[in-house]
Amino acid sequence: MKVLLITYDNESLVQWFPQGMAYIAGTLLKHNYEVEIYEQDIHHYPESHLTEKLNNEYYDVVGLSFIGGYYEYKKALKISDAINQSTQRPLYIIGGFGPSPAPHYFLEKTGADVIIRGEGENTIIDLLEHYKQKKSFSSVLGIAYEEDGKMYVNADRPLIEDVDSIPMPAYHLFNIEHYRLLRMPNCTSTDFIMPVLSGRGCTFTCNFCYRMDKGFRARSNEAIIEEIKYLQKNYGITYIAFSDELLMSSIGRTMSLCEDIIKSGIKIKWDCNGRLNYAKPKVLKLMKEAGCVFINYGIEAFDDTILKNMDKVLTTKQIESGIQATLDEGISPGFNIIFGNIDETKETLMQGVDFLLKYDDGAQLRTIRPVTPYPGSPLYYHAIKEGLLKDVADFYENKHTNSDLMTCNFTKLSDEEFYDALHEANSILLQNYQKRLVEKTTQQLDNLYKNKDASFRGFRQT
Ligand code: B12
Ligand code: SF4
Repeated sequence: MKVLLITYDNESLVQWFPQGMAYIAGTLLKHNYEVEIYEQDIHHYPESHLTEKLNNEYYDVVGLSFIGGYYEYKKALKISDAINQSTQRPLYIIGGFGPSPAPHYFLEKTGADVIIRGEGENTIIDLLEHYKQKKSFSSVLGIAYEEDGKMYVNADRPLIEDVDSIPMPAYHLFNIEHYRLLRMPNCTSTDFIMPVLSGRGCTFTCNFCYRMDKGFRARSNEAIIEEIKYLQKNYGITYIAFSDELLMSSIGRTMSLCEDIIKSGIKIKWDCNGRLNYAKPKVLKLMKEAGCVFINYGIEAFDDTILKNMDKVLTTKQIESGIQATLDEGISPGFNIIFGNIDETKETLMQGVDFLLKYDDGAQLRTIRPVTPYPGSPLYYHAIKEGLLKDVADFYENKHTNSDLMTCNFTKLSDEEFYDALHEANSILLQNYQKRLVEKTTQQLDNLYKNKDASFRGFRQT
């Protein structure tokens, strides 16, 4: 059976490696399916190119993955049109954070035959076995599908308990020379970067976040280190971007992974997402020793009431001491702040700005975006209850038009006051970033001419 997996064009110079699709491809190959990747992301093909390809070459199955952003939604509809118009239309399957929480809506909107809801490896194999044998999909767990004009949403599939048993992403099917050009904070021009997952899931329930699968399942240290070695050996990777939410799922786990990376003797730079309640000096020291150069923290707001409203399970005290400890250890912290959660005011926004300015080390351009109540998240259901949103269609078609514009107003401000506050906050942050850039280049200039710095390689934009 021949399967075509589409990696959609995000109109970026360098695309994020499509990890979900690579995992699905790895599992399909293990079960002897023939897999091809349609790299729209790298080649920027127009959708008509896909229709032509499907008209000219036969595939049994075509798969698309997308998350719930405003751009991804529109792109998924265009790609679906291209597939549906093809003369030899294969079985069309979609998956990911976008379609999973709203199966009825997405079956109808995209015309897909099946939605894989949640973790996809076991589901796709079960589904394709049923398809091969021309059996009904009614007993396939973890899917929604359409049959004889009716839609069905089957029960959830239990999660894969032993995440180490999941086959490695099928890296060899992808153009890693392109993906490794991804740039992350504190990398050099010669670093080659790839994302790796250290585990799956998250145990927290922040109100703006939609989680497809419950709980957290860590990969073993051995499996993670083996994958890093594989990427170093085969693709010259020098920097790993741990892309899951909870590498720092506990002090014990973080320290044990770092100890094993150090013991293994591998020399690799890496970054990860972090939890500030675990950002303690002894943990950070070991992280640095193991190669960590950047930790991306979800701060979200610098006000205890707002943090409580969003169920962040974090206090401003923890945030401040965690960031200070990270800086003290010489690791760059990433500060993610969003604006507009329940009951926010201009004052709470400005507290976030002051905090950013106080601790910014110039590693990244930081701006503040409005919170988005993605379908499936607790904030989405709050918006429905409060009459701020009607349904999924209202979210995608009317309200969520851009990630930098407000989807719903959960604050005590009028819409105009909301945008005025964001305008003021972001202009302060942008000016601060520009100021730091000027300072940095002026320092280079001084060093070049005053100290005759022979290592200088020219003024560069990046
Ligand atoms: C890495 C990451 C990114 C990367 C790459 C995104 C990408 N396009 O892949 C970057 C930094 C670019 C990014 C950006 C954004 N992200 Co992001 N990101 C993540 C993160 C941390 C990990 C994603 C990941 O790789 N997961 C691991 C893989 C293995 O899982 P997966 O892709 O879901 O695939 C599995 C299943 O879903 C299923 N599956 C999926 N698709 C398909 C298709 C088929 C055919 C089959 C069979 C199965 C299948 O099988 C796979 C294996 O089990 C998640 C949170 C998280 N911890 O998962 C957020 C997350 C996906 N991002 C999110 C958002 C909102 C965004 C942005 C829209 C934010 C913004 N406002 O700009 C942007 C969009 C940019 C873009 N164009 O993609 C949300 C999505 C919410 C939603 N309802 O969709 C998430 C869930 C975070 C959150 N909880 O709020 N993101
Ligand atoms: S925002 Fe991060 S910590 Fe909060 S629930 Fe989502 S993944 Fe977990």
